[in-house]
Amino acid sequence: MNSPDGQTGDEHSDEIVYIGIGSNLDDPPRQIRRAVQTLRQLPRTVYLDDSGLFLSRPMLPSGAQDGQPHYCNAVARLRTALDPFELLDRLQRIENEQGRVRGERWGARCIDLDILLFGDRRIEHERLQVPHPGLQQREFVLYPLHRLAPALRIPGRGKLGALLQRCPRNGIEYLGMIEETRI
Ligand code: A4P
Ligand code: MG
Repeated sequence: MNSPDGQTGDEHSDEIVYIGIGSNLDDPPRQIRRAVQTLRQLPRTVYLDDSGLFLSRPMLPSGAQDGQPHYCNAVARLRTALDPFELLDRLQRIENEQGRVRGERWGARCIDLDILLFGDRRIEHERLQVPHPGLQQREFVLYPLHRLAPALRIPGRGKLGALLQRCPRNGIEYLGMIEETRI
C-alpha cells in the first residue's frame, strides 16, 4: 500500500477502520470538511470513502435540558497500518488542533472523532473501547455507517442491518456530499 506520505505500509497489518465524525458548533459542515482533509493526510493510512453528511438531533445525557444545536454527522472509512492507540492519538490531536474544548460530557463540540470499528477487533481499555460503546443505539452512527457499508457485521453485536431496524430514525436526514454541502 502506498500512503500519501510516500511510505509503503505492511499489507498484512492494514485494517479497515470506521471513524465517526460529529460537530454541532462553529459551522459544522466546515469543521467536518477540515477534519476530512486532515484524515486524508494521516501517515500509513489511505482515506477510502465516507457516508456523506447527515443532520441529526442532539443526543443529550438523560435529564439534560435541550437547547444544543443540531449535529452534523458522518462516517469515514480508512485503511490504516497505524495501531489503534496511534490512531486514537492522531484523532485527539486533530480535535485539539480544531480547537475542541473538552467540557461537560456530551456537551456541544466543534469536532468529535470516534473510532467506531477497527477491523474485527474488540478492545476494552480505559482509553479505548472498540466497537464504540452505544453504537447500536445511535441513529447518527448507524444510518451513516449503513449508507457506506450496508452488509457490515459489528463484532459482538450482529448485523448492521438488524441493528438499524431496531433504531428509530429520530429525524436524521441525509444532506449530501461532505465537500459540497453548506447549511
Ligand atoms: N474513548 C474510548 N473509546 C473511544 C473510541 N472508540 N474512540 C475515550 C474515541 N475515543 C474513545 O471522549 C472521551 C474519552 O473517550 C477519550 O479520552 C478517549 O480516550 P471525548 O471525545 O473526549 O468526550 P465525549 O465525546 O464528550 O464523550 P463520549 O462519551 O465519547 O461521547 P460520544 O459518545 O462521543 O458522544 N448527538 C448527535 N446527534 N451526534 C453526535 O455526534 N455526540 C455526542 C458525544 C453526544 N451527542 C451527539 C453526538
Ligand atoms: Mg468522542
